[in-house]
Amino acid sequence: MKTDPPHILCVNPWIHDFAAFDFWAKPLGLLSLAAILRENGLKISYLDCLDRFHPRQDPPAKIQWDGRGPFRKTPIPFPEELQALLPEVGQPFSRYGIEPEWFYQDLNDMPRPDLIFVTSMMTYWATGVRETIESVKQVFPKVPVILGGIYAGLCQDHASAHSLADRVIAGPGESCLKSLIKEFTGFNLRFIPDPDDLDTFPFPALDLQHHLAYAPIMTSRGCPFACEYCAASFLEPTLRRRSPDNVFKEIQHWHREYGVKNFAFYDDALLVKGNSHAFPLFEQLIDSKMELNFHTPNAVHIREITPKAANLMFKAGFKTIRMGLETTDFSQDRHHDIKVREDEFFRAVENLKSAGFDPKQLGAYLLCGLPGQDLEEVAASMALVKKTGILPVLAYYTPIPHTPMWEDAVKNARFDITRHPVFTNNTLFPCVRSDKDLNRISQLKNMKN
Ligand code: B12
Repeated sequence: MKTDPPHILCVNPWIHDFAAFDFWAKPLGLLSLAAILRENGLKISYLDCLDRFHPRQDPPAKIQWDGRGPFRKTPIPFPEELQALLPEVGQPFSRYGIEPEWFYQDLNDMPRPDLIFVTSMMTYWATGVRETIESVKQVFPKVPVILGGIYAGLCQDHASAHSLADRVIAGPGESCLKSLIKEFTGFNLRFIPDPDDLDTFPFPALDLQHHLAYAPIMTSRGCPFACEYCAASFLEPTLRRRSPDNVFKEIQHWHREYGVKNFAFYDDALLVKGNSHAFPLFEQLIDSKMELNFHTPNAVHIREITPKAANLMFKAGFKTIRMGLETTDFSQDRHHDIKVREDEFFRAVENLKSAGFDPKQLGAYLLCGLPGQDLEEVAASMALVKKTGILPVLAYYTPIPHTPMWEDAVKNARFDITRHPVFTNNTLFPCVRSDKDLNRISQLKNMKN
């Protein structure tokens, strides 16, 4: 007797935060897994709690020219038991994303799934994940829920204890997909892509969304660097790349089939080994004359911005360039990694300007709020970046478990950040100790670019 293939519901959870905005944020990992399951003939449903284009959104969501836009926002109380641990959190807290009523309605309107996949992003959005799973379980109390993603990978114990998921998976999902589906549904997946060959992966199932205002693109997994504050190399220990041709075909697909014009690169090291990787892709994009817009919200490496890279990026249609500068304290004794020298930064900016970029399209990320950081260093960095005419963009430090800087952050924090991931939220500036420094940060934040 032939049985129907299982029905998997994939869910992108709500965000609970002090502030949030759709800066090209899509659950690429979950949609990549959904694509593999779909390729195996499984029935896939997708509910996105962050959907800016939910059919019940009235008036329709605003879309910026580059695809970005605000999430729907509902004020909610800061979780009571956490407020008791940290009374100083007095700031307004919100749920970002669709109305819970819409979510319940969508759940009630669908046939009962056999298994539910929930993803997660920032560790400090843990309470949003819990609220999502709680809601899903109210409608489908007997359906197992599996949680994966960044929070699940970085805080597996916390997620196992508090998320309400039946199983918490750390790390890339592709490697355990077959056994999970077998265990929970009895179904045998025939096709699993080769983890060492990213070209064997189907394109992520971005088409499950109501509307594609932009598409995230990842040309590689992993990062060749191991910066002290960053979890990338813990999350994806090996660097693997897609072929330029495979990436080109994906961009062409979203553009031709869905009219997508804006693409955000999610790579940790887009320009590294550019001659064999990014440059042939940019050349293909230029030749195609598709006239697309590209953005690098996750920053590119300054050392890699040679005249050739800058020219190709300009001609290919890059519109928003963010560079990972981190600091302009280029002294040897500073306490975190040095990836770039002062002259290299100036040269990169010059290369981009000479290629044709308007300085307004260019920004340099500066880390702010690191353990023990002298905030005058941040102020000096901002001044130096402004001198080049480009935007200094402050990136507020969030302590991340499993990073080399975590222990330092725990020791330096004003309060105990190990009690709950929400306490690592960068809005709280956990590693900034004195009122004087907190005030200085507010000043720096308000110094308009
Ligand atoms: C792309 C990216 C972004 C994008 C947006 C991404 C998004 N979806 O929202 C942009 C550039 C906007 C961004 C912004 C920021 N980011 Co960011 N970002 C990343 C990055 C580079 C990749 C994430 C990604 O999409 N990976 C690709 C997919 C394929 O992988 P994945 O989602 O992990 O999914 C896989 C597995 O997790 C698993 N999986 C996922 N879901 C599920 C579900 C199930 C059921 C299963 C079984 C498995 C599973 O399988 C998937 C496939 O292998 C990561 C670093 C990294 N290398 O992971 C940092 C990272 C997530 N960001 C980080 C940070 C700090 C930030 C910022 C706060 C930076 C700042 N200080 O300003 C901002 C704030 C974002 C915000 N508030 O909206 C931190 C997270 C910190 C934390 N505490 O959690 C990371 C880890 C980098 C770091 N510094 O260590 N980011």
